[in-house]
Amino acid sequence: MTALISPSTLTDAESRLGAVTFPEQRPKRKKKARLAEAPRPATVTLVVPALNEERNIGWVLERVPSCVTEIVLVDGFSSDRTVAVARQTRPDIVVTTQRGRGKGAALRTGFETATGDYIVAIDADGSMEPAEISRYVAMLDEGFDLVKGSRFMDGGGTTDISRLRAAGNFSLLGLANRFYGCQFTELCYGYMALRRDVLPRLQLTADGFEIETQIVANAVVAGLRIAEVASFEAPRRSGESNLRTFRDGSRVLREILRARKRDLSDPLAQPLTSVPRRFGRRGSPVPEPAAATAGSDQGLGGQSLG
Ligand SMILES: Nc1nc2c(ncn2[C@@H]2O[C@H](COP(=O)(O)OP(=O)(O)OP(=O)(O)O)[C@@H](O)[C@H]2O)c(=O)[nH]1
Ligand SMILES: [Mg+2]
Repeated sequence: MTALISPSTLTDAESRLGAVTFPEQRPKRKKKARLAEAPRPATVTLVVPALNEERNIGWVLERVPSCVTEIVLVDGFSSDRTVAVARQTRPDIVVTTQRGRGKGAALRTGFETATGDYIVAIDADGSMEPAEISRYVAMLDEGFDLVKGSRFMDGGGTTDISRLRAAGNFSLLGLANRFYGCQFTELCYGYMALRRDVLPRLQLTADGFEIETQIVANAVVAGLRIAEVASFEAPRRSGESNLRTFRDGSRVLREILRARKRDLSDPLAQPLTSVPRRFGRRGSPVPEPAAATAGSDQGLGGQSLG
């Protein structure tokens, strides 16, 4: 006959002898409640706009870290084997064709298709290191709404920018910082991440490369919590750039001038009086992210802005 013994009355030796024990009585409801409280890791969608990137897309997709739970390739009517190579490399990839023309239209299509809690945008040309994705995700976990890569902050860099583009970039950055009262170190860079639930507040409409500026400017105007993380940009692995410096530079300039006039304030936001401003426009206080401390920002190579 086997005795039923409460585990709390067993010595170490008795428990090793194989006495049958019964678990301490715990109400079922409490156990369920504990499970429900356990934090679920955020799901992450990687959005990859691609136009004739058959020689680069495989390199990118092979390096996507495991924190990414969904990949959306937004094809820009490629005339090469971009889609075939993507499917071959990642059979689980979601492929969609953009509505409209241009990188901005492609990103907006990708954002609509994404189902993850977080969205990370990365180029398909192999100029951005997919391993950096975890930096962006960590900063979103910290409580930021938008995390933008920066080639020009400590720890970042680029071997891909011409003098002309660098000069244009810094002029536009300086203008944007003055216009929006920010201290960004980067403006025109496509590696960035955001919470999917802030998308409606961004009201994105841009079709071309100015989408990156529109995301940042609208995020500032909407009072979102923004951080930068260091990023390194290499030259595209193969093929030609789709960016035209003067055409796209002037579209970025127009976007900087326009966005400030938009009304993107959240009608549901409570007025805050006691929380110091850390992000966003001068004079528009926004809540501090729960876990965004200076210490953790530094550990991740990140920087909050305000
Ligand atoms: N779907 C789609 N993707 C695009 C379009 N234009 C550019 N892209 C993609 O957007 C990313 C960035 O474009 P690039 O041509 O590399 O522009 P860039 O990085 O400024 O130029 P480089 O420095 O020469 O690489 C790449 O993944 C392109 O394939 C487009 O119209 N549609
Ligand atoms: Mg590129």
